[in-house]
Amino acid sequence: MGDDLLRLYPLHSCPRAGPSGVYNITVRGVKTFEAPCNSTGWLTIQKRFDGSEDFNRPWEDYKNGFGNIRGEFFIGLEKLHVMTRDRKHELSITLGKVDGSIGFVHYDHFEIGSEAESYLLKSVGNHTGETGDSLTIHVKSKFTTLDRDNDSNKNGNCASNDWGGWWYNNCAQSKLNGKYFKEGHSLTYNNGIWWGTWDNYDYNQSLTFSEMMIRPKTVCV
Ligand SMILES: [Ca+2]
Repeated sequence: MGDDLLRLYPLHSCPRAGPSGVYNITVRGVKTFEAPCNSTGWLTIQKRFDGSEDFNRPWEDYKNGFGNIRGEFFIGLEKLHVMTRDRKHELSITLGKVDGSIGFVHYDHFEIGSEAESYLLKSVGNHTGETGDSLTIHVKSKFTTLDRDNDSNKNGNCASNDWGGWWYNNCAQSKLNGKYFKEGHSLTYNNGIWWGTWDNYDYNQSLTFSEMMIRPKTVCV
């Protein structure tokens, strides 16, 4: 596709053949937004690596997105909803520990419900990856933030105590929006960044890197 066509037709997803960089993405139902794309069509929706951004935030922030898309950020639930509603998407997650080890997780059908459905985690599809599956258990859970309790924990709100917004049930096997600990372990509460199956369910550990990426399963021409 030539430059003229790129200008005529807005980009609905990251280009499959790069180059990597920040692109303007236009999807029906939300304002055109910037997003980081890698060279093979993956769009980053969440990134943690230095603790510079506060992820302990209210509903409106998780709905609209927050942070610096060139740094740490969350893209926003409304964008995730419209992107995954209009086209079938896969999800890829890269995780890192303080000892430098890196893990990869892949799901073949990631879909988020509407705000009326409290941005329910509708589907993740089939899992592959050596870090284990810590997200399927959250399927059918609504999104919970510190100011909106949609979890199944009857004694409180799972997103309180710096746990960050997530698709909590009672409460979590994974939560990649938890508080950032450079040392790789949480100090007082079990409030860090988790992927339980990769941490041997030791919830005092805290991951020091997380990147969630999505890509349409079919190529639009
Ligand atoms: Ca609750």
